[in-house]
Amino acid sequence: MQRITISIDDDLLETIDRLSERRGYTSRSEALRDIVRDAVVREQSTVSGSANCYAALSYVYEHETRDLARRLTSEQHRHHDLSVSTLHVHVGRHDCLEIAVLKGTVDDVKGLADSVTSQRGVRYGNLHIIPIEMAADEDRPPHHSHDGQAPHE
Ligand code: NI
Repeated sequence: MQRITISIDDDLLETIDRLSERRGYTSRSEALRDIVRDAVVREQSTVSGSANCYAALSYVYEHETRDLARRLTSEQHRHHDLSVSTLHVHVGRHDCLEIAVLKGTVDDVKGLADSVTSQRGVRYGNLHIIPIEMAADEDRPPHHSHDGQAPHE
């Protein structure tokens, strides 16, 4: 590990310290390393469109908007090869929150995300791409445990 010195505005440093405290980081360095890792992941995913990834697509929509629920569902059926699972939460009287786990190439996943989040009545659309190297389980034994939790496939 190397030690570097950086210059940073007072305001920005204050923001980082607040974020660091809120998220429970033990040091500024640890907080900054995670911020940089996030940026690197975003950067990589803009570069290699043909790379495989998992992704979490989240968005809020008004289920009463004409035909929207049906259109969103049919959009995911049209790309069923990318769709791993979808969580649906009724957020209030009008709004639904959905989180779709996707798996495929970065380009395909982004294409589906764009077609969903650009629909009228869809808000807070966000796509989090996870490069497959980090999520790959090929080298792991079929049964592994998560720190004392019950083993699973
Ligand atoms: Ni709902």
